[in-house]
Amino acid sequence: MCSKKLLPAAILIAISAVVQAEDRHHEGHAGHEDHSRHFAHHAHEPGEWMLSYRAMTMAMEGNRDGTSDVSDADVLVDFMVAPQNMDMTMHMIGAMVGVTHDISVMVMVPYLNISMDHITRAGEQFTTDASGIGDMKVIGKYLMVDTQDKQIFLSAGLSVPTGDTEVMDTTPMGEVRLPYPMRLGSGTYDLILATSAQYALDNGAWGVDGEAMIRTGSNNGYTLGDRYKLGGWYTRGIAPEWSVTGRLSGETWKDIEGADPAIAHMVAMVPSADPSLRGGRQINASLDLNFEPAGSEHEFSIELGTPVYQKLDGPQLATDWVASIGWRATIN
Ligand SMILES: [Cu+2]
Repeated sequence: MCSKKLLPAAILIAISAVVQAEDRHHEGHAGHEDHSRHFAHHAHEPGEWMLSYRAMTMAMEGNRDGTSDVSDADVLVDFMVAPQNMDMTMHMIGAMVGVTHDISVMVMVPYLNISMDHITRAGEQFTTDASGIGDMKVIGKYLMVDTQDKQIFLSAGLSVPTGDTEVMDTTPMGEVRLPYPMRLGSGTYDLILATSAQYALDNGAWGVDGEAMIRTGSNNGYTLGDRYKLGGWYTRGIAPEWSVTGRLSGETWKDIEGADPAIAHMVAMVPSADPSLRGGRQINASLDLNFEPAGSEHEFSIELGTPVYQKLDGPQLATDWVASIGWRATIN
């Protein structure tokens, strides 16, 4: 890990220090009884388990270069093949357990279905598919500050390269190793550093969070770009067991370093095989409806999101919308 990769980590720690200082400033401010009910982040008491499942679908439609949409014809001027759209469905199974009052550990395993439609200069259309287990994540969450009406977490974790990066499918060129966006994992051990702060309100809560995903090492000659996320959310109770959450988050991810020699011959053919056309940044807005039946250990949510700003090193497929449904249960 080089020093430039440590900078974002330092920024995250600085943010949490500032938030914590701000926090002390408000110390003594009395919260109400059920202060943590609307919190987005949580910890578990020692020995308490949580199981979760989330199904997410992301739809990508059309290409974008910078902040402008480009047509298939525009892409086909420079490339023989233009990706047209991609759908990704992810089934995420998670388990979380409290180790101490301050430390919880979570494990998440995704199962992915990815499908991409393409058109060639000759007008021929074809689809590539990939599915399987993605990268497993193990994350430790440290509850650094826990008072009546606020909580601050520091998290550190590891993304383990359990997802297949050598997925194959049939194209007009025959059976080939699929380009980067079709792969099920990063291929590298990635460090996850995150922090979040949340504040209780009367019948609601709000918070800010940040996350860095830092790639280490390389796989088949390449390393995916690091990703950084910064977001804010606001939750409000709308009925005794129901609440809505609005979220705005910014995300930036770098281009791929190096290149997979197995698809080097495809770089001039299709933009998804070019490591320098993978980076981007976007701002996402989402709305989340939560249902927590009284006296139950279960919690349900449904979320719908869309980018409100997208700037891509393109041509690259742009995200249209993201939707998910989730369930979780606490087991004592
Ligand atoms: Cu949990």
